[in-house]
Amino acid sequence: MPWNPEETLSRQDLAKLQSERLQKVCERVYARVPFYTKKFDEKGIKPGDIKNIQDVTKLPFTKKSDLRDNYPYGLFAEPLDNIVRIHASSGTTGKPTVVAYNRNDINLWAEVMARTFTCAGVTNKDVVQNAYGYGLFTGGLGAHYGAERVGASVIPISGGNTQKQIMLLQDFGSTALTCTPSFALYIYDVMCEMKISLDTIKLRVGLFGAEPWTDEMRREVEERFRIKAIDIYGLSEVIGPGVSSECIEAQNGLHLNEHHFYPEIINPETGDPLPYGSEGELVVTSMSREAMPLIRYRTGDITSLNPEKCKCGRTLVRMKRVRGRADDMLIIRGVNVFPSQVESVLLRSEEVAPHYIIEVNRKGRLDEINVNVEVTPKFMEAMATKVLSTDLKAFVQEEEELIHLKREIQKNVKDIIGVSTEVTLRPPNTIQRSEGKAKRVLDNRPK
Ligand code: DLL
Repeated sequence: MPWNPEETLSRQDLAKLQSERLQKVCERVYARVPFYTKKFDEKGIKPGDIKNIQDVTKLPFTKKSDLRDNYPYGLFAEPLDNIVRIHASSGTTGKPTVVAYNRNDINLWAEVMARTFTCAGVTNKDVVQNAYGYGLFTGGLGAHYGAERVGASVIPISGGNTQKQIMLLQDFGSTALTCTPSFALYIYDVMCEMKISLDTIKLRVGLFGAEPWTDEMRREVEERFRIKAIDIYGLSEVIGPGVSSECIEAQNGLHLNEHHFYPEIINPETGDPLPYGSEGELVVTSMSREAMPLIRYRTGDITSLNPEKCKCGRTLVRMKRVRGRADDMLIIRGVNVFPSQVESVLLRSEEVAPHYIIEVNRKGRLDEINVNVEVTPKFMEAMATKVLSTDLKAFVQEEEELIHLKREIQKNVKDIIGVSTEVTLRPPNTIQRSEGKAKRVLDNRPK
C-alpha cells in the first residue's frame, strides 16, 4: 500500500492538482524573488498567464549557475526568520549551492521520504541503518526524517566508519540500509575481509542512490548481500532525496512525486520539451516548496519518463534509472560516453569486481580512455597459484588468460560505446573505495 492516497490519483485529477500548484508557485516567486520577477518580465510573462500545467513550458529555466550567482541567500522566497534549515551541495569547484527550508518544507520532505521508504517496503517493524552522510549533504537528514515518519527505528550512524557499520548491522539487527551503492559494496568487501558471514546480519533491503549506478551494479549488490536493492533519487536543489524512488514490487522505474515536483524532459542542447519515452535532461519545478521553490530547474540528469500505471498500483510517472549527468558525459573523439555505459559492460564479466575508475588522458591531440578495473579475489588467487607453479606451461597460460580477459573487455566496451579504450587490470583492493559518492572519472586532460 502506498504511503499516501495521492500516489494513486487518476492522471486527470493529478493534472488538476498540478495546475493549481503551478499557479501558486509562480505567484509566490514572482512576488518574492527579484531574480524570478526579472526572469518572468524578460520573457513577458505574468503569473496570471499560467492557467494550467501545460503552460509550464512558457516559463524560464533555472540553472545551477543561477544558484551560484545568487549565493548564498538570493533565491530565498522567505525571510531568514522563517528558514529553519540550510543545506548546501559541495560542488567540485568554487562556492557550494545553497538551499533553504521552512517548517512546511521540512514536513514535505519527511512526507516524500516516507513515500520512498514505503515504496521500498520499510515500515515501523524495520531497523534502518542510515549510512548517508549527515551534514550539509541532504542524504543523511533526508533519509532520517522519512524513516522516522514511517515509524522505523533509525540508527543515525552517518557515512564512513565501515567496521562500526558492520558491528551495528550485526548487533542492532538492522533490516534496511541507506547509503550510496558504492559504499554498500565497500561495506561488503570489508565484511569479507573480516570473514563475517551474511548469516550474522538481518539486512533485507537497501535504499541506494545519490550517484549513478547501473542494473548490473544492482545485481551485484543484491547477490552479495542477498537483499533487494532499491534505487532512490533526488537532488538538494529540489529537496534532497525524496524526488523519486523505485517500488519493491516492480523495481522498474522510479515513481516520481510529481504532485510536488513537476518533471519534464528536454533536449539538453536546444531546451525543447521532449515527449514521454524520449531520453533527455530532467527538468523539475518544485511546486510545493515555500522557502526556495525553483522553476524549471535543469537537473543535468539524463533519463526518460513513463506515464503507464505500475503493477504496484501507483499512477505516478516513472523515471528511468538515471544514465548519468550531462556534465559527466565524456566526449571522446566526438563520441558521447557515459561512465554508466562502461560500468554495465565491465560488470558482465565474472572475472572483474565492481570497482573501477575511468582515466581520460590527452595524447597529442587525441583523447584516450584507460579503464582501470579490479579483478576479483577469486581470479587473482587462481592466477597466483599458477605464478607460484614451477610449470612453465602454467605460467604462460596465465599470461594468455590475462591478455584474453583484457581483450574481451576492450572488445565489449568498444561494441557498446563505439571507441577503443585501453584496459588496465588491477589487483583487488587497489582502487580507492568510497564512503559517499564514488568518483568514477579521472580527467587528466588540460583544462
Ligand atoms: O545526492 C540527494 C540524494 C541523497 C539522493 C541520497 C539519493 C539518496 P545532491 O548531492 O545535490 O543530492 O546530488 C544530486 O546526484 O542531480 C544526480 O546527478 C545524482 N543522483 C542522486 N540520486 C541518484 C540516483 C543528493 N539514484 C545529484 N541515480 C543528482 C543516479 C543520482 N544519480
